[in-house]
Amino acid sequence: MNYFFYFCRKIVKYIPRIDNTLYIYIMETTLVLLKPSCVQRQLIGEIVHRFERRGLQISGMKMMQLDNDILRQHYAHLVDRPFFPLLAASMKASPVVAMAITGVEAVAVVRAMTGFTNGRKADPGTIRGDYAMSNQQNIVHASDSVENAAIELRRFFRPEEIFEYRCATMDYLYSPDEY
Ligand code: IDP
Ligand code: MG
Repeated sequence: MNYFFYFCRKIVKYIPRIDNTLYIYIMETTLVLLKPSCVQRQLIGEIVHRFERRGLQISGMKMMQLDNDILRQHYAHLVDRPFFPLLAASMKASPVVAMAITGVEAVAVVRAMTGFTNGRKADPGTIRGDYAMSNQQNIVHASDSVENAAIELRRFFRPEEIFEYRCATMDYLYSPDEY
């Protein structure tokens, strides 16, 4: 029965609750890249562990080597900046790990966990604030909006590489009216 409601909620964005207030469906999936600065420093497990410990669900995960084509799309907002060649080189320096991460308001939650772009200015407790000293070699990429998450997930994953499954801990991560 829980499954039934779960999938209904995935289809219907707003459903009235018993008390007639609006139930807002906010389960989201976001893209995270564990950058070469994470892979080379052998922090993959540690960073994945942070997302899992928070209660976020891993819906897809794979290692891939990025090339100029995908980087020019992914960093389209930065291609004209003087540091772009160095950024592209840093992103091609080794494979990255692409992750699809799911949870209620996952885009904002993951972005907050990621912290400010420049690791030197990122708050302690955030991933960049705990593991990075650089503006560029900053361990992780995380989608910055729901719209961009959808675009970026399509850029890095084929549909069949993202898995929809119900986490057994769901009822202890959230109240039933939260997802
Ligand atoms: P974000 O990763 O926090 O969303 P963006 O401004 O989208 O930050 O920049 C994308 C990536 O480009 C950053 O994570 C960082 O690796 C790199 N970057 C951004 N600004 C600079 C800069 O001024 N110098 C060097 N690298 C930068
Ligand atoms: Mg960005």
